[in-house]
Amino acid sequence: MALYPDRVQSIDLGRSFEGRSIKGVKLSSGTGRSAVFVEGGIHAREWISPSTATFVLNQLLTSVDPEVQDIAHSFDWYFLPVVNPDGYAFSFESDRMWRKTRKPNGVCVGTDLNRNFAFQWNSTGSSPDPCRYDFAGPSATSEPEAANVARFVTEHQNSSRLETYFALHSYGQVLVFPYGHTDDRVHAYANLKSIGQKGVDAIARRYGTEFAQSGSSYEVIYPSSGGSMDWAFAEGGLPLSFTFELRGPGDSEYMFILPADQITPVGWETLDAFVAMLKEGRRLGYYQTPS
Ligand code: 0X9
Ligand code: ZN
Repeated sequence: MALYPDRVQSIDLGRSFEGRSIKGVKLSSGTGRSAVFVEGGIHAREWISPSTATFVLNQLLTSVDPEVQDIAHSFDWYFLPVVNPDGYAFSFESDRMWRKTRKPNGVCVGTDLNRNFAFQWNSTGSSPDPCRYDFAGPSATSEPEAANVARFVTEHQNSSRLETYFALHSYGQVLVFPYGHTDDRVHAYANLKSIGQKGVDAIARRYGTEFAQSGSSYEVIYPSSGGSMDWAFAEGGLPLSFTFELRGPGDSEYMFILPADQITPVGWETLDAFVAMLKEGRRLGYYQTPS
């Protein structure tokens, strides 16, 4: 912020249940740009997500690679590295495997924020049981964290031309797009698939990390509903919406506890994916970029 006062601005989406600020960073090099939204830390235990979001942000500010500079300057960027700060803190202090928020519901605590968004809420692959890891919440957008993200996206939709949503999760090494609740294909399936595949290919080129072929969340992961990616696409009006399940592989021995020496490599390969995906999105005519 202090180093890049002309390009970087701190944003505050509002508070979590326990009163923490949900903070972000806006990066902008001028007016008239399409915007990219990078969501991290919606699931507390997926620590590689916030670190990757901040790694990419740092690269956009400091890299001398012309392709990275190009995406840094031709888009507005909104980074929200820790959407679930209460859960994130809890995963450090009390339970490394915590996933949900920290608002109690009867005897059990927490809602799965990635089941709480108001699109196909609680329809499939989510639970009405507050004691389950995938509890959808007592109602759609019941959680202040989801409400803050939804409000922010809605408020910025017209003024900022939000067009691309990247949600960062782990693990499994897949890159998916809507929908999660059905195998019906979205209208622009072919474009999303092609953009996703460019991301997968770019990730493989850097260190050989193998992601599955890109496809819808329902096809590639499992049925789920009420996720931010699907909400951003269907209700938020962002035509390009993706979820990354970062390292490790589906049969990873480490699961959510990725060894620290992989933090930086995951940052690099994810940055490569963003470059390749935005390039393909541009080729397909999605973006307004300054000439
Ligand atoms: O189950 C989830 O929320 C995600 N997998 S995770 O292991 N990180 O929990 C997949 C969510 C896919 N997103 C949408 N369908 N919106
Ligand atoms: Zn997750």
